[in-house]
Amino acid sequence: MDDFPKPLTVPVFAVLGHPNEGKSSVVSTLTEDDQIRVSRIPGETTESTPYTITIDGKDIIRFVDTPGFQVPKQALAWFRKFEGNPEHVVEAFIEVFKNDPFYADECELLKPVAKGAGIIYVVDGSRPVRDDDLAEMEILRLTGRPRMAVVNSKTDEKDYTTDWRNQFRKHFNSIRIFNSNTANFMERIKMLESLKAIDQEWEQSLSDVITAFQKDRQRRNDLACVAICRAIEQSLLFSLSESVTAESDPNAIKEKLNQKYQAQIKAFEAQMFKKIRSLFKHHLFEYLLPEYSILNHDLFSKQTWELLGLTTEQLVAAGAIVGGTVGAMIDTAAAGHTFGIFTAIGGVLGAGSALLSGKKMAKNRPGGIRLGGDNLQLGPTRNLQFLYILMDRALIYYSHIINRPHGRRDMMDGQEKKPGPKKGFSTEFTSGQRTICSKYFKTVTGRSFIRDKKAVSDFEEFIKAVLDDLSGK
Ligand SMILES: Nc1nc2c(ncn2[C@@H]2O[C@H](COP(=O)(O)OP(=O)(O)OP(=O)(O)O)[C@@H](O)[C@H]2O)c(=O)[nH]1
Ligand SMILES: [Mg+2]
Repeated sequence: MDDFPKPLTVPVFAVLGHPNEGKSSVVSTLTEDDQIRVSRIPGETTESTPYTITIDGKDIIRFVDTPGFQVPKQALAWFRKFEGNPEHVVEAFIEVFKNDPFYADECELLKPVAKGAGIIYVVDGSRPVRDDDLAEMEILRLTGRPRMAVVNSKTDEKDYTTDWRNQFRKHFNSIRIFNSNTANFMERIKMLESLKAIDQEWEQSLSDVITAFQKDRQRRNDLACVAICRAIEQSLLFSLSESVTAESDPNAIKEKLNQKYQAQIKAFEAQMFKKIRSLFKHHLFEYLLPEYSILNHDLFSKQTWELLGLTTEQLVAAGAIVGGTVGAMIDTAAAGHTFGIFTAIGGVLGAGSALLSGKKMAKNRPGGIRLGGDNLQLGPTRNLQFLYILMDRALIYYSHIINRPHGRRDMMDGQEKKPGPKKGFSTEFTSGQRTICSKYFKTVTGRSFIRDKKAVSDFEEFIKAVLDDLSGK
């Protein structure tokens, strides 16, 4: 426990309290560290351990997790009788009792305080105030250190917050409700704001910490935005093709392409989710979205497939025949290029339709392009709805990840028990926002070689604004 220097170079706060009140959970949430041990069994934390928040390689603030008070009444009796310089009461206590097993936990938890740390006293507001708590509060008052009390209610069944507040007023410079299992980014910021109030000396450095937190959040959002836009673009542009002969079984090829297409879209998404998860430092928690069932239909079901496929107009324009089943799209390729004349397959291919022969198609081609054999092609998507599905899934994932405090340790099976949002975010988009999306869609999936840079940057800005909005709440 000698690893933070004196005088303190960054603000340091020791998180103190009764065993099992949620001290480690509070530290875990404040520091976004899900590796801190939290347990239902009291006495989990036995040593005072500092956890430092580092931004851009610089230490900016430190919270020290500590064991709970074991014998507060006896310790208080000594504090009350102490006749030396009150400024050194904590050092004196440790000096007297450092080898006494009876006071081992008290010495350990007071060590960071002796070294100049401020105090965050954590209580469970869902249980009543007891004598031991009053003794703990009195000890903390006698330390003379800047101190804040935090109510971290473990259940909603009972609420003794008012009783706690009444006691806190006598002993603490600041009081805050902070729930380690629900607190989001804004609540962490508010917690830091409250800490400013307990000691003027730390006001400036805590303001700097808040600015660093906000900048860091912005940076993470920017990187999350890049990951989301990249996955979306990859998914929109993705296509697969396979050459087809008169002997081929179109249904088998269709099925094969379909499987590959799904797997790749899922892979793009999985990569993006992984990036978001690591940006927000989650090692334990993983939010699992149902497989493409958002908006009540399976992305790869026949119904969605139709949605993703061609419009009647496009089919007509391509001079195609709509088969009985909607499936893969067919293109005729030359030298690896595809030209976007699609049709849906029915019995067409099997019959070796002249419509799809290279010769016939050549007539419809822009001049000079030689055609090879028939190809069955799947993607790129032609349906704007696909973009909204991808956006919704990315935003739902992002909002679950950012709203999950690191101190929360239940439901580790990965799937949230409570249902997710009924509808996606996209249903709430304004018509202006939809225009941004559709312009982006057109430019990304369009065949033009000139990319509308503004349409792309408008879309990226829009995603960024949505992320900022979601994380600012
Ligand atoms: N539901 C809920 N459970 C919480 C909350 N805070 C803590 N817990 C649970 O309470 C138990 C104790 O939490 P810890 O953070 O380990 O408590 P502690 O004060 O560090 O305990 P010791 O290290 O044993 O002194 C764990 O099972 C936590 O998951 C909360 O806000 N809500
Ligand atoms: Mg603990």
